[in-house]
Amino acid sequence: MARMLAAAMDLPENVAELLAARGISSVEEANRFLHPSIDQLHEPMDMLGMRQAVARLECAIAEREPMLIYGDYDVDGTMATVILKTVVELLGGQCDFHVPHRLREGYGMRDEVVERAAADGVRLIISVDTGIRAFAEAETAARVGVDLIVTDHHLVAASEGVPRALAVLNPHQADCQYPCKHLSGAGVVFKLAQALLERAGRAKLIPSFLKVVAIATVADSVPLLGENRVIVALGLKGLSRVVNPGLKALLEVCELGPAGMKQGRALTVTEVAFRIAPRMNAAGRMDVAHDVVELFTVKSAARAKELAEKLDGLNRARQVEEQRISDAVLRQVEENAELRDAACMVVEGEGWHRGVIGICASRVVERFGRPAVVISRDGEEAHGSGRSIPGFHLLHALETAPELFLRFGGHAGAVGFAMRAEKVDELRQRLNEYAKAQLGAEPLQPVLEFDGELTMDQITPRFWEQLKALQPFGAGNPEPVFVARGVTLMGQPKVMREKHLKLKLRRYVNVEPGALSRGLEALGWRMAHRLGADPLAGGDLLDVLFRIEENTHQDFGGVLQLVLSDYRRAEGR
Ligand SMILES: [Mn+2]
Repeated sequence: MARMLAAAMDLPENVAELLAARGISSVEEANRFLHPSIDQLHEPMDMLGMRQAVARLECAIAEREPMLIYGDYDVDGTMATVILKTVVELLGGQCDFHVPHRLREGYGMRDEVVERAAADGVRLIISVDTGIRAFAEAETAARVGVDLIVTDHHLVAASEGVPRALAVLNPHQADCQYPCKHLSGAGVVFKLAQALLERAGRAKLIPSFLKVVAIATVADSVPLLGENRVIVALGLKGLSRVVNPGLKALLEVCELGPAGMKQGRALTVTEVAFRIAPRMNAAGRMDVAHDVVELFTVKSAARAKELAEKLDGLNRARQVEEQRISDAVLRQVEENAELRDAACMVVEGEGWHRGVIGICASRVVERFGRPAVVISRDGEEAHGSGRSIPGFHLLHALETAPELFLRFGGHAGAVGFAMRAEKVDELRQRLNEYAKAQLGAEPLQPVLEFDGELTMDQITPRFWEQLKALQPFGAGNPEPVFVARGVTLMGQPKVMREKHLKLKLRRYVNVEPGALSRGLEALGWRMAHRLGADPLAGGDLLDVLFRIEENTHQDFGGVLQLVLSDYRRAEGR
């Protein structure tokens, strides 16, 4: 298959192999994959419930009925809210929105919000990114005379069915024929927006919504395949020319605005996931998700700037907190031999911010290759967040001690829970015993996977161009990881900011006519500590595991560099 694609499409074989590994089995499919375009969007009317939803909304817009959008506080939920509010207003309707308070209300719809809306004269509520399990709230809506349209993308429990509503839009419904099952919440709302705009003769406006759908799609980590790939590919391009004052201001504080960027460069998934989304999520964590919706719908550039700076400040506070806790967590592990040898590492502290302990647990997993749980004590209660390694089902581990928790949930790779603080020691002991039995006493060797092997000299600008056509990378379409063996280290390794490693690896490549490049830089984020155990020197031979990246720095951007996932001394040399 790969060979056929390589020949038919004039691609290097290792790029064609990547396509085949993503399930692409014909030239036509490969062309669609490599050239996402707006005409690849599916027909919105194919979604179950769309006709009824559109008809009811058109009526509400024409009558200028007051309606309420019931959203969620994360990026997906706020962007879904923004899309629907914008479209309704564009078409001449009016609507208000409600985004729940994360700590006070929690996730999901609530009766009192429905009742209050009814009392205020609302006759139509549209839930976005939420509502698929709002059975009681749907009954409440019916009782108080409010029509409910549910739009959601969370899984439908087959045994429970869906709430009784005027229409339910969710491609996961068993009898929904819609081809793309893994849209984000904002993606589902975008289909509704697409239908409304097409029918109103305003189809020209549809592409302008792709930017916010793309942000939500990336932030919600849904697979970037099928329609999501089209949305994200086109949306990222659109982010290089933004007119919305809120989005403009937000890009500016992320240093992704026109001032800090090479002209017209499309944003990357990484930039959205690690620079834009955290600022928007910081709002949800600090309970000002309302501000995100306002930011994206405000007309005044001055107010937009103010809101974007507020989000940026909240995010900075979050980062400082994350660094502080992360340092404390790693210090605890390093100073405590018992903890260091534990099969599952349980670390705790007083009053650590609950919004960041999950990320700190990931740091422990990354460093020590073992499942980790980080717990924040707060008086008599304790909240924890855990992350695991492949082959260890962390939720199953918690399920062996359900009596220790007030609440818990999650999946194989990540869990969250609340418990009484006095039970933390028992949890540590039980998790450790369970993990020891499951994983064995031997220290774990993490398994690293890669997509293909390259020699350093194959890493050329032309290869990169061909590889880049597989972007945007993300969930469902992971960034390819390659291995190169027996690579020569040039000169001493450099340490950056005491944490990171920078290696120069030998490569002879003509980067442009007449310009021979003798070395390629490889960055090892948070790998500097490894030099302590095994100092490297120029001339050493290494096996390296890496992904390829283009340096996007404004001044010396465009240069290829490697980002290391791992390295070791070359075997048998
Ligand atoms: Mn969502």
